[in-house]
Amino acid sequence: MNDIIDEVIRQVAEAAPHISSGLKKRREYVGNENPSDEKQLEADIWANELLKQLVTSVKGVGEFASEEEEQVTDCGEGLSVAIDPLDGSSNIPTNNLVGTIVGIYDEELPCKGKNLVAAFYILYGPLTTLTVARDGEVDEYVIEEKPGDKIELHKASENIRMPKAKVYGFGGNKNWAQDFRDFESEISEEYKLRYGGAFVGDINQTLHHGGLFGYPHRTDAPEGKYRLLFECNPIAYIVEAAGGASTDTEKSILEVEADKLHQRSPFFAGDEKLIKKVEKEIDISSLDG
Ligand code: FBP
Repeated sequence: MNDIIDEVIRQVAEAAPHISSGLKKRREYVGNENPSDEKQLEADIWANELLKQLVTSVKGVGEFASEEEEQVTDCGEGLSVAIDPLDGSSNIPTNNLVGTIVGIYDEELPCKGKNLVAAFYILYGPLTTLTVARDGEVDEYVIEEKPGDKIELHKASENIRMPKAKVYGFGGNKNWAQDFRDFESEISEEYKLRYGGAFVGDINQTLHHGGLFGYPHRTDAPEGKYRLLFECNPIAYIVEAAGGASTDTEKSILEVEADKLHQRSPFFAGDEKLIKKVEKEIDISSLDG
């Protein structure tokens, strides 16, 4: 199994410099919507096709699923790979952070996050980095492009442990429920706000500075925004492996039952004490009726 995980990571990491440099030519919306009814940029479709081709060619990958595709692609026997090819793609036109999120499950999709055996993300920022969680450890690498479509990985942080909480950020503020507004107001008195509008960028700050990041349920979207299999599970797996915690307001994200491929979930991850506070103070049933 380790060989398969290594190969999936290698394929995606090798494509990262190409994806990063290819974004500038693909910044227009194409008039399509993805299965979550979000507008697609040319870059979303292009990155999905590229990564699909690379990941499905790995021997030992049995299923491939993407936030950009309706159905799971069956490619044989083996592990299941779920990807968000370009997370935060609405940041592309304004030249802000974007990323790629990958979860590797040893179960057929859809399934719980508990079935993840590795997860990683690429962050296309001033540097292109790879952050990988496997075997209970999180490591970060800078990806350096070399001639001939080659890359070198330089370890930047080994065995990342989330430091004492310092920053926070929550998405969806136009439609928060009142109990969440009260919660945010209290949190804002103690912690510094950092919100960039790309899940990978925001969670990367949380991992390095410590704190809490979330995209809660909204009055107009009781399930929140993030997709469980493509976004919530891999990121929760990484944060938990770095000594943090995650919740959907009641239980660890990794314990949420997955009934549908594109299922959404309220999401919080970060400092363990702050996650307990979310679970104590936020009542998702406040949106019922
Ligand atoms: P996709 O771009 O993959 O659909 O991801 C959703 C996302 O862009 C996250 O990366 C980001 O955290 C969030 O939506 C931003 O939402 P909002 O526009 O409500 O702040």
